Amino acid sequence: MKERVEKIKYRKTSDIRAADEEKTGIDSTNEKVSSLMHYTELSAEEFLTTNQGIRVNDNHNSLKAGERGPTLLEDFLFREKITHFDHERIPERVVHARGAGAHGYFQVYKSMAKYTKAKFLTDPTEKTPVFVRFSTVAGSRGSTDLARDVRGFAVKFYTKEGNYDLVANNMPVFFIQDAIKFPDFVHAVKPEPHNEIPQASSAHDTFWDFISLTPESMHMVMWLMSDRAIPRSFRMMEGFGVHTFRLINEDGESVFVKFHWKPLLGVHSVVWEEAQMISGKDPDFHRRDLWKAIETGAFPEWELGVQIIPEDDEDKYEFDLLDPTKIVPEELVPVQCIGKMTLNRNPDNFFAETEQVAFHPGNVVPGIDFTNDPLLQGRLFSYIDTQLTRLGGPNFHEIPINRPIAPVHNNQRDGHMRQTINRGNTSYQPNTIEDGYPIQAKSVEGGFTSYTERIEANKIRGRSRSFFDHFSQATLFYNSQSNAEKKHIIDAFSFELGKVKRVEIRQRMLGLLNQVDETLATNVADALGLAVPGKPEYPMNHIIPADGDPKEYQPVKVEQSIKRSEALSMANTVKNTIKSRQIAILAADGVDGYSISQMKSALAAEGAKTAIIAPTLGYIESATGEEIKVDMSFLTAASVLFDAVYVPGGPKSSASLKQSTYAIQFIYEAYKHCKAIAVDDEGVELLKVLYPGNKTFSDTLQATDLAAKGIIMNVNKKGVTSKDFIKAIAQHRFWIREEFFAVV
Ligand code: HDD
Repeated sequence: MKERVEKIKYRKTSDIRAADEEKTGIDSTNEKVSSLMHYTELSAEEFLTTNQGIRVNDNHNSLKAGERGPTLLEDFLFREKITHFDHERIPERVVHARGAGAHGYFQVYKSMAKYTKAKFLTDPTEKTPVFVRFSTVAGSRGSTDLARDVRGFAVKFYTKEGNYDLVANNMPVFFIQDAIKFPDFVHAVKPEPHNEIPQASSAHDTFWDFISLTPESMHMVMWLMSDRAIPRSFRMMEGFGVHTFRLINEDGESVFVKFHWKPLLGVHSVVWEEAQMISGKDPDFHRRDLWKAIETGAFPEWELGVQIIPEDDEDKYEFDLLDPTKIVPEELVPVQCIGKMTLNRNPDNFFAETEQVAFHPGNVVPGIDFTNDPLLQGRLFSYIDTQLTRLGGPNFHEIPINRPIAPVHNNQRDGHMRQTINRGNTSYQPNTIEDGYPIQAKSVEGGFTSYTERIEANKIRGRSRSFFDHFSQATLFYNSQSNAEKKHIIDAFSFELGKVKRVEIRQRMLGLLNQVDETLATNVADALGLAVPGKPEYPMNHIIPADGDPKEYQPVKVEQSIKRSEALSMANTVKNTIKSRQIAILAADGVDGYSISQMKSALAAEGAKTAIIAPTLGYIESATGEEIKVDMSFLTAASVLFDAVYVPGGPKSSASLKQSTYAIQFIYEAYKHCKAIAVDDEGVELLKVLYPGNKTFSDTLQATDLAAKGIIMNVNKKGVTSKDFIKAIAQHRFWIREEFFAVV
């Protein structure tokens, strides 16, 4: 204990020394100086102090005139503490307010020097530190993680050449084509202004009113209504830079590039009903999942993928590379994985790091450059502008989490909360007084030079006709989904539009959906009790200028060369690991303890985590009398917080679980949400409870194809092993159950 305190003292003292040395420029290791600076006293800095360093004697009572008297204004301890507290909150982000962050590093596999001079992409020995912030878009800071929403995936690379921010989302396209529409889009999706309802949800009139009048959003809306919008974990989602960017090599040659993040755990989602239940059971589900994974050493990993497009191919495709509502199908340009990002450290302080981090798509390093995508161009203005208000002034780059590791020298000065103490008497260029310092860097010295792009154009307020196809890739997305995914999309539209009160908005949406796919529109129309309109209502595209001719602005549908893309369906994702998956073991007194320990070690060997869930906390006693520690009681646990469930045997345990409505609900939900279920011996009784008197179901339980439906019977017996359960968990879900098993 004494040793630990000494250690803390030593660490804290040396931190303070370093800070003081930086501030004063005095070397405190010099004995004389050290004694002058009272460092001996500072070893006692575990004392509580005010912000002025004055030691506090009583932190629990304000200064009063007499024991029962009024509090005195003189009480500077009280005033400082309360004043600071009163100002603890800063404005939340106008979008992406809810988020979670982590530290890690990025390493490129092999030099990409052929395409880019960015040093962090050319040196495979270099580990570049990163900070990543994942987020939802529409909800406030305290909203649920499991909203149906886009997820932000912002990465700050602290490269030796300065900070590079890849400010991405988990969907590869966006709602609008021009940044001037961003405030309208955000106003529409945020809670309605008169009553601030609904929180963190797009299922309301203003959102669908806007979408139904903005056909360019149709591709993105298909992604939003897919299960991609309800990820199982931040660790199991893809990231996309969305825009086409440029890479520039040492010779000044440029290629176009699309950035991708591919998670090594595969891309997985939950189901909508589950998402809604998780929001009640654990609104911090994603945040907690990321934190716990890093804490327990299951470090999340993503490969950085690039699609490289030669400059000569700019006009080769049936879509415009500058249009942010379009993907470049992987069948046309394959994704090459060029490096890996690993997140291995949780932040020390949420506010200091995750809240104060400021991303900006305009933070690029030499070797990476922009294109003229009108959404990207607008973003380049917005991010610094928003930080000025959110972080209180122009010096937010000095906050530790935003500081580059590359040195900063320039003539910018002063402003709110300036941390740097600039020396010297020049703060301008050119100067002779400081011999011209700091000097501009030549390109060969690492100076950033913009790509010399030839532009010859009229100044116009308008949009390229090559952006007018709003439906083809929405159709491509839909056609690429598995049957289960298509069904989930239909259900999501039915849910969201079902929450819309104005029938005319629903009607307009059906008109648009019909342009994407007739069966999609018909199915949603059936759920809404409406008919699909013959034609979409035109003009509805509000890119039409006030004095424009609507006929000239009709959306078009261009034949796509790719009809189906495997990469767009999560059904085709990696399903070879159960690392960090959470498995519930349902048990009560009298459980077969041997089966539990067998199963636990088999799952742990594959990197999965288990939790014993029982009627009460504390310990249960196995059939052979050993004590088994309970991790959660049924009161706090729920199937929706787990990936799979195992019910071991033991007649007494099984009988008691059958009496518990919680246990029944647990297995029912696991079953309904198509999760892997393993049962041993009497454990099967819990499954049967779901179907009282249903002989067919009991018979079905004997059927040999149960494993294909994710139900593993009698593990470790009759040739069935925990391996079968492990394989089933890795499959993530057995959607086939949605078709074959009617749920009571
Ligand atoms: Fe944005 C935040 C991603 C379009 C304006 N955006 C923000 C964040 C992400 C994105 C991940 C959260 C960063 C963090 O964790 O702190 N935004 C995107 C993507 C877009 C996009 C992938 C389209 C391809 N954004 C976009 C447009 C505008 C903005 C068109 C405005 C013209 N975005 C902002 C912002 C935010 C922001 C208002 C809010 C907080 C912040 O910047 O720092 O400036």
